[in-house]
Amino acid sequence: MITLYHAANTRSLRVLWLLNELGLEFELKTLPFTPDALKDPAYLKLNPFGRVPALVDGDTGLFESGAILEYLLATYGKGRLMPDTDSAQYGVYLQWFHFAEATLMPPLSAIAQHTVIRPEDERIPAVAEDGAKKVAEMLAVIEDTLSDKPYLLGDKFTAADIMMGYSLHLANLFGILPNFPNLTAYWTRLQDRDACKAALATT
Ligand SMILES: N[C@@H](CCC(=O)N[C@@H](CS)C(=O)NCC(=O)O)C(=O)O
Repeated sequence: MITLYHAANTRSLRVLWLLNELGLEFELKTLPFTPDALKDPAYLKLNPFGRVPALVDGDTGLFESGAILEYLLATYGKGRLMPDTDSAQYGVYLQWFHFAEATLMPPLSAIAQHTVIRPEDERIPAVAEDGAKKVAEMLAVIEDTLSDKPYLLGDKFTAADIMMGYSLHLANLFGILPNFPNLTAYWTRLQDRDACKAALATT
């Protein structure tokens, strides 16, 4: 049995969305997004960094949203939602898959930390502003990439779009996405998928 540890509007949305896309059965454990829940000793055994997501599948337990997506695709995907590893598109797939977390999320997290998450007296507005500037610069490049195709890899929706979709969800919550028409249309296209809709509706 697969168990996903999730908190609303966090990176665990990516895992929930993929589980829905693959039609897998799973148990969902929704945690409040609070230090009490995430730093609870029982949860720290699953993710010693006290973050979501974490996933348990039989004897396998792992954290990191991208790693969990790669694990689920390799174990249950049967080649779905990714290009063949020997195809010309595989490298570009990996590039966008990892860009969404490794490069785009740090400035988005800076905005989140310094506008919402940290106590007000610990927030530094300049850090949030710098994050917003960096996000806008990065989104301008992806806006261009999506000028002639519906998904990052072309006509085919892949797990790279799931990784990117969550990052754009945050950019939208922070009011940055509407400045980019291709990205706004792309995010609307992604939200039209039943699996994404169901994940977003899960709190
Ligand atoms: N790179 C990790 C980041 C995990 C992460 O930072 N998750 C956030 C929620 S989106 C979290 O749990 N933060 C709690 C905290 O920092 O205390 C991943 O992709 O899973």
